Amino acid sequence: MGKYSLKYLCVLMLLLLKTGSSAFADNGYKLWLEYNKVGNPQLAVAYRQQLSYVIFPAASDRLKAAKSELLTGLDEMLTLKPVDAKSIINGQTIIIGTPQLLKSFSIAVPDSIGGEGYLIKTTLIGQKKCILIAANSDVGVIYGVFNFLKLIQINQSISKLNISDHPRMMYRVLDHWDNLNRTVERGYAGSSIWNWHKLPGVIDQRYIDYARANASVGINGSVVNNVNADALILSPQYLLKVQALANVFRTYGIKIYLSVKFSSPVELGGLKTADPLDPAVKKWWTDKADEIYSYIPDFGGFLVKANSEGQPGPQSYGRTHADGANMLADALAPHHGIVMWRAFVYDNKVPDDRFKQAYNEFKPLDGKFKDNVIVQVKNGPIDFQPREPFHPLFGAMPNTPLMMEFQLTQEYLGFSTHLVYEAPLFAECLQSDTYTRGKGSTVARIIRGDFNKKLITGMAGVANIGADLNWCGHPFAQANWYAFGRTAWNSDQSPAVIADDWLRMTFTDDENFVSPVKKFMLQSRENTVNYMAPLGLHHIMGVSTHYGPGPWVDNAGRPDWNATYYHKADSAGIGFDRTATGSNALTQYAPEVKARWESLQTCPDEYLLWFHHLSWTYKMSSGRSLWDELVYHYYAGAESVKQMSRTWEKMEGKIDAERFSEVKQLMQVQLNEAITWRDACVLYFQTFSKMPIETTYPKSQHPLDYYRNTKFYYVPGIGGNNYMTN
Ligand code: GCV
Repeated sequence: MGKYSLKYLCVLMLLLLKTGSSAFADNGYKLWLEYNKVGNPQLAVAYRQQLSYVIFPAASDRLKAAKSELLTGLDEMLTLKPVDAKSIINGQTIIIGTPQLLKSFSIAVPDSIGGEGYLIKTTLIGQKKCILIAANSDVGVIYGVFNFLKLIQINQSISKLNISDHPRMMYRVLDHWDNLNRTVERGYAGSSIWNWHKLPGVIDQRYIDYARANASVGINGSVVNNVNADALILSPQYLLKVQALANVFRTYGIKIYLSVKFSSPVELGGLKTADPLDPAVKKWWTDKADEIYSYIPDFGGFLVKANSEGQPGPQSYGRTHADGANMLADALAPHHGIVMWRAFVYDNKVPDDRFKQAYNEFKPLDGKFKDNVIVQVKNGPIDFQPREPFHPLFGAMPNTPLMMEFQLTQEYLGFSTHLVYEAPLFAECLQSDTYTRGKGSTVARIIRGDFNKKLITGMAGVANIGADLNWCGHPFAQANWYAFGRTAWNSDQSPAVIADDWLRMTFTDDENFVSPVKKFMLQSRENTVNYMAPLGLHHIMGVSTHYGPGPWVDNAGRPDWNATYYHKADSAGIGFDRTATGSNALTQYAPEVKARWESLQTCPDEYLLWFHHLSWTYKMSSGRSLWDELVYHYYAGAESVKQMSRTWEKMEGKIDAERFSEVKQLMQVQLNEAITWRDACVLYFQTFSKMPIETTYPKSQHPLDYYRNTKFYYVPGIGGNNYMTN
């Protein structure tokens, strides 16, 4: 090949890459910060014109990061390098800053947007039109810049802007269940992104990109290690590594937090006890907190899993959760740190219903926690099941801040082979009416402190991030990270709007792609509920690994790890009676909620078997028998995956070939697994109902024993050499 033709080819390749041609590969590393070229030429010209000049003196690291993001975004999307200006050129300038800079232009930034809020508006300054991004703090500027770039990513006009936004929640935190050996508990996207061995010496570009991505959706905290914590994390050796991460995160307004093991004073400090009321223990934690802050002056605080699933805690010394949390809170208070104390507790004395335990233990402690403690409550009472009713603690502790805990990693939603967009799950829980403060006291309003302004507020998401090239394992799992940030910022945002933005930012602005894909995203969680656990079934997955169906599990380590404990299928029927004739867990809810769910006339189908044990022939509102309805849902669930993958096939050529093909293959895996779930569960429950499966449905390819006896080796999400099977 001649010299010129080679050069010509290279230039062509570069050009094609720049225009984001779908013929080329994209491994998904850039997440929703793809910064695709603006495809509409008129719009691109208008953007370039309005953004020709920039006034953005960036003195601090945060402002420098914001400026660099702005310039990168504009260059990538518009091939634009705005000129640094000192004065405004009419209609062609963007001006960005905090009150300090803006006062020289006589612009005041309203207090109402708070410390982290921002304004983006078209305005006149001295008769000259310009775009203004203003905030009260450097981090507010970062949020403003990311949101301004988003407008271009989703191809909105920037001619008449008037946006004012601020976070509704104070602490918006990702919880990593990452172990120090780089395994990730319930992680399905490869090993931990934290390379503890190379830290603090090596700062991986990933840490910076992680922080950028978080900041772009307003996440302001990261708990970097597993709640099943290793005491070593508090050793000086590891604190240096944590410090290195904190230094990266700080630039993007993210505080670092640590999960701590309650027995650390014994394991690390050599004390004889970890009793929270023991003076030596208190001193140990006070000294440890002082030491941590000497490394990391803006350290966020501790996350604690205590007296749950074998973790040590204050109850081991006859003390309460409040005693334990308050002791740590005292140690952190002088430095303004907080304690996130988890309410996910259930002990080894098996109660009549695990559903009730967190409420029973925590409700009596309402008002007994120090001001810098927030109790972190999972969205539902059992454990991140495909569908759960909202946790009865929401609304039951009016004098205690409650932090929502959602799970982004898909432990019970198909790992990283199933496309499940979780924003509808978040919204379902957050918009649930607790009635504890009268009609309209939704979970969202409870946790954001609408009824008690004194409380600190927050939302946590168990991260779905790993060292996979695309961060989350499934290209669409990135949407759950994104949606978590957006929801924590403002829980009133609709899942549809969030999906729309995410699709345009991540893939393409092509309506022929966005519209059908958004439709199936919004349906995807319900599909998975249908083929895994319809009508309120829960906890029927494989034991230990939590992979695949396991409704037959009846010999796990403890009764409340068995599927049979939850579905209670027998020849008479199926479901957990939580009404007065059963465990009476419904009394933990406000009377209005209890009344609705305990009456068969008003209990929605989605929650039916959460609260009722019903006969197989029970007549559903559809007119079908309960058995037929169950079968119908299982088949509908698997069928919907088939439909989803048909829609996806039509997307070929609309996005890059690499992600198209990856998703296509994943959907085939999902379909196979959905069919497995369907057939295994239907055949298993049929052994009790003894009722037929309509002949129009495809028959299971295998008998029930095939599913019961299938072993899965080295299932991801469990540390070490454990190749547990179910
Ligand atoms: C981190 C479930 C998971 C555990 C997890 C626990 C928790 O039980 O299976 O892996 O432990 O929840 O939230 O603490």
